[in-house]
Amino acid sequence: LPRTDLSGLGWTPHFARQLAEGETLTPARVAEIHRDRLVVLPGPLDLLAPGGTGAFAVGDWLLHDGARARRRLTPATEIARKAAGERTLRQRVAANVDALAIVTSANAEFSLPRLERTLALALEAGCLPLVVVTKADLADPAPFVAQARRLSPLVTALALNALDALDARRLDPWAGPGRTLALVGSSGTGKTTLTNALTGAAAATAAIREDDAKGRHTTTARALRPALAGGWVLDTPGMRELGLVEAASGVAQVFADIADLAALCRFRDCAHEGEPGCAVAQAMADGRLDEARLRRWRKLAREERHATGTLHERHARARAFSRLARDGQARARHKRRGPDAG
Ligand SMILES: Nc1nc2c(ncn2[C@@H]2O[C@H](COP(=O)(O)OP(=O)(O)O)[C@@H](O)[C@H]2O)c(=O)[nH]1
Ligand SMILES: [Mg+2]
Repeated sequence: LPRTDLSGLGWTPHFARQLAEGETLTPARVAEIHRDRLVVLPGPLDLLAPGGTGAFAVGDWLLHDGARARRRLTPATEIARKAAGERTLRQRVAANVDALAIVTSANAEFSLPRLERTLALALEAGCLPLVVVTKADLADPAPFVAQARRLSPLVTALALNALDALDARRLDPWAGPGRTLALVGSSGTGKTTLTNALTGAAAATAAIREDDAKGRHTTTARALRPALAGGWVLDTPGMRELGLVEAASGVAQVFADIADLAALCRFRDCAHEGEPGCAVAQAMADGRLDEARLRRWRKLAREERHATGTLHERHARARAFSRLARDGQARARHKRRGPDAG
């Protein structure tokens, strides 16, 4: 299939079902987002987004009329994070990503709490989680791969030397025709090196600056790039800070072992803090559950609940405010027309 056919771009029945009967608008996928326009495929075609480009994420499918984006289709998967800004709180980072490669290195950069957090993000998004341990040429990656695999039966973990293009292309199965692979991870772990190997781009790692000194992204930021394997690769620069929001199900999936134990506690609302009949405490006593893992679960779950609570409060306030404004307008109309006006 040529890559620019809808199927080659990742179009599936999930999107086809969202079209109205006799739909006249054209489907396209967002490859790049700029302040004032979207670049979509097939094309590339520049589109205006009357509601602003902010509602779109790279990878979104939309319907357009040749000049303007008219409707965003509900994505199959959606990666979102807690935004640093006051206004948004939940930021859509990428849409319709099939596999999310969590890129980490076989050295001191490797961090279980960070892996668990990113894994929660991937599972919440609906993406297949891969853990890619780079720099396998510099140290034995086996202990790191083993730790990543132990995190969840849902994880596929592999080690490679990103500088060896052939080795890097072991990720090809996740970037084949119609598939989208995104890479996340700390700066310096090898995301750009991998992206270059997978796309055949000139290896210009050192020359590419993801962020300028002020932490803003340069124009080379987030974009769907064609992969040699026939699909799409998405490097996600500027994802160092990965706050979770509306990700309770992702957190629960990452810590499914603890949830399973908690279901066996005598008390339904057991806080696992010394209550009698606590299955979590029993598992720790037996050495089946690591206390550090319990602590990490508590911390991540608390943080997620807090952010989600804040988001929901904000939505509720906004709804209450618009209700007040509507009532106010209705009262004003009523007054102008007089109480007896039809
Ligand atoms: N030896 C070795 N160096 C690597 C590997 N992956 C990346 N690097 C080097 O690590 C540095 C950061 O890589 P880069 O791809 O820019 O990381 P990014 O910040 O995640 O995009 C570069 O100097 C790469 O050449 C690897 O697997 N082995
Ligand atoms: Mg990079």
